[in-house]
Formats: sequence, structure tokens, C-alpha cells
Amino acid sequence: MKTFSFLTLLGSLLLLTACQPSGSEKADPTPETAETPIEITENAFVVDGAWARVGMQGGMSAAYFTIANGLGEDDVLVGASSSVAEATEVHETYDAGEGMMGMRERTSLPIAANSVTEFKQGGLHVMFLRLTEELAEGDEVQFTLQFEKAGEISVTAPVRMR
Ligand SMILES: [Cu+2]
Repeated sequence: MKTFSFLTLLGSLLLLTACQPSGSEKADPTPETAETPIEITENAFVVDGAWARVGMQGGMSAAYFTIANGLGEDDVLVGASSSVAEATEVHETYDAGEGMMGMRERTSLPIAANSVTEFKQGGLHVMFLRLTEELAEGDEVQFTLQFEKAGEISVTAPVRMR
């Protein structure tokens, strides 16, 4: 039922949300986010490259980043939290058919050993629902990722338009 409600929500807000597929709005064929490949550091569990999208108070935003798990064992992302929103959830975007993109919560996302997991526009993201304050360009958002093995990791994300 949750999936259905998000789909309904997207019907009216698709153009405003952070879950929009990245292809349609980008004029620049080489977006700044396509920089150096993330390298896995042995024995390190790293969250890097975080940024968050601007959002109005009461509205939505999302954060994007990369997780590089060099610990040699599988982990699981089980949740996210932040004080900037009434709810903070790990979401994935999926093809809902007929040109629609849906998104749904992931409460247990496997992070394989020695892998890089990208959270990006049109894919995985941390969703901020009902922002308690405006997120303007130049602000910074703090949020926490909760992993089964790596524990809590605090992330600071600069706020950008895209
Ligand atoms: Cu979302």
C-alpha cells in the first residue's frame, strides 16, 4: 500500500521531486557529478560525495552520495535519520510503467563487501519528507545512515540545485 501512495503522490509532484529521472532536465552532457570513479579503500567503509537537493519547508528533498564498502564483509543499510525532516527514508526509484517513475522505501538494503553503491538521481536516494526548514543553496544538511555492521555514520551534505 505504501508503494501505491507514493505513486499517487508522484502523479502531482513528479516535476518537483528529487526522484525525477536525471536525463530529461540536464542540458550539460557531462554533469559535474560524473567525476573521478570512487575507489574502494581496503578496511574502510566510506560514505563520500554527498549532496542534497534544495527544498521548501514542508516539502521534500533528497540526498545523494556513494558508499564504498572495503571491509571485506557484507553490510546492510537499515535506515536513515535527520532533524531537517519529519521523516527520513531510504528510497529506490523504479520504473512503474507507462513512462512513470515510482519510488519506494528500502528498510533493508544490502551493501555487498568490496562494492561501491551509488545513490543518485533516478536511483537510490535518502528522502527527506516534510522538511522542517527550507534547504537553500549553500546550506548544509546533516543526516545519519544506520548500518547493521558499520553502525551509525554521520554525513554532511551541501545543498545544491542539482
Ligand atoms: Cu524518494
